[in-house]
Amino acid sequence: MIEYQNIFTRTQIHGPADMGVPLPNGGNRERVGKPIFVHLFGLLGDAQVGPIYLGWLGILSILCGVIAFEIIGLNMWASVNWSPIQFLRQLFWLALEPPPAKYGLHFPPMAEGGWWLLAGFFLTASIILWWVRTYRRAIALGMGTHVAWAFAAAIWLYLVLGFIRPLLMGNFGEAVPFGIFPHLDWTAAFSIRYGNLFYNPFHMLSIAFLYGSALLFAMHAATILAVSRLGGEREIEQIVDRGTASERAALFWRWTMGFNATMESIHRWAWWFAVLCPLAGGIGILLTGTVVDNWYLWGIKHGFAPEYAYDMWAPVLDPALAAK
Ligand code: 07D
Ligand code: 07D
Repeated sequence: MIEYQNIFTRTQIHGPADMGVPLPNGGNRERVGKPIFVHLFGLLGDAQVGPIYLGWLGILSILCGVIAFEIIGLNMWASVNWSPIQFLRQLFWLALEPPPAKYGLHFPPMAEGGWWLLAGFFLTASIILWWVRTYRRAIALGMGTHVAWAFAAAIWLYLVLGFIRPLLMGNFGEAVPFGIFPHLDWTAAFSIRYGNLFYNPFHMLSIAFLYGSALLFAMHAATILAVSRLGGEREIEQIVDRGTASERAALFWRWTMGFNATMESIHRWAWWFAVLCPLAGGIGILLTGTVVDNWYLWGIKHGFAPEYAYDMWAPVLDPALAAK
């Protein structure tokens, strides 16, 4: 018999459109758009699209996001003399760079980082407006604000990288450029400039939470999919019942590991792992160049990085020849 495994399969049940719960009037607007059903979306999630809540925060956020995107795009395009072909060809390598170090925290000429500051301002406004939207929509639905606070953790790292740390260093030139590969170059250069980020304990913590998030996500998703043939995704009503999908899911882990999360606690594990990744990361970046100048030397000082006997003037041996 072919088992119902449910990795790719998804049952789509069609009913009339769900218009959602009525909202109290104070500060709330009508949701807009006639709902449509898309089979393809139904394979990934819910097939119903809309109605959407179109508030001022959302509209302003998208507007600011579009302005930032345009400033970045047009500056990149200008950097290839407005050639459409070169723009497309070099897109991933193009950048809008922050001001050079000589301007410190002063407003630079537009072509020397002024546009970068302006784009950063609009991108930040866009992200913060969207944050308020997630907060306010959660309150309107009578939910907790967990999504907003998790998002805030990511915003923390973003602000540390592009604003708070440059402020502390007295220099916007410390911030990240806009651009696909240029922001990777920045990341590599940052690590080298400050003596190898691997020796930064908060980078280590951030990585542990990043990997941990992936592991927990895989464990949780696999467990729930494995019991979905018993209705396991309908978690809550099953928690206290025996013989249910929930109980089997828990028993699987108690049998294999001796310990199991609960239907509620697994989500707290996931939330904290995800949140602590950028939270710890942000602390690590904030300390870099402000408190610690060279993480490798810091590691030696604290006895966990190896100290190599190093003679700068010794001739370099070709390891390929040495092996012979
Ligand atoms: C899958 C959710 C969807 C989100 C996506 C990202 C943009 C950028 C570009 C206007 C998981 C949308 C992208 C809106 C448009 C312009 C110029 C989230 C999912 C699909 N990075 N980074 C990427 C950002 C930093 C690093 C990819 C943003 C730090 C490395 C994408 C920020 C450092 C690698 C991207 C940011 C760093 C990437 C895929 C902000 C240290 C990769 C992201 C606002 C943390 C990977 C070519 C992804 C890649 C990658 C976006 C910051 C390092 C372009 C928006 C400065 C080493 N980063 N990044 O899937 O392929 O996220 O790069 O802080 O290898 Mg990055
Ligand atoms: C960037 C939060 C901001 C994002 C926001 C989203 C939009 C998009 C889109 C509508 C990701 C805004 C969204 C605008 C709208 C649509 C579609 C979160 C972000 C607000 N590292 N490293 C990390 C590893 C090395 C370096 C973290 C691994 C080298 C620097 C993570 C390795 C050097 C920084 C991590 C490795 C180096 C980091 C990021 C291995 C390079 C950071 C966590 C195996 C040579 C960042 C403390 C995160 C950090 C960071 C992983 C290696 C440099 C855990 C696995 C040694 C400079 N690294 N790294 O959540 O916090 O990012 O460090 O080699 O700044 Mg690293």
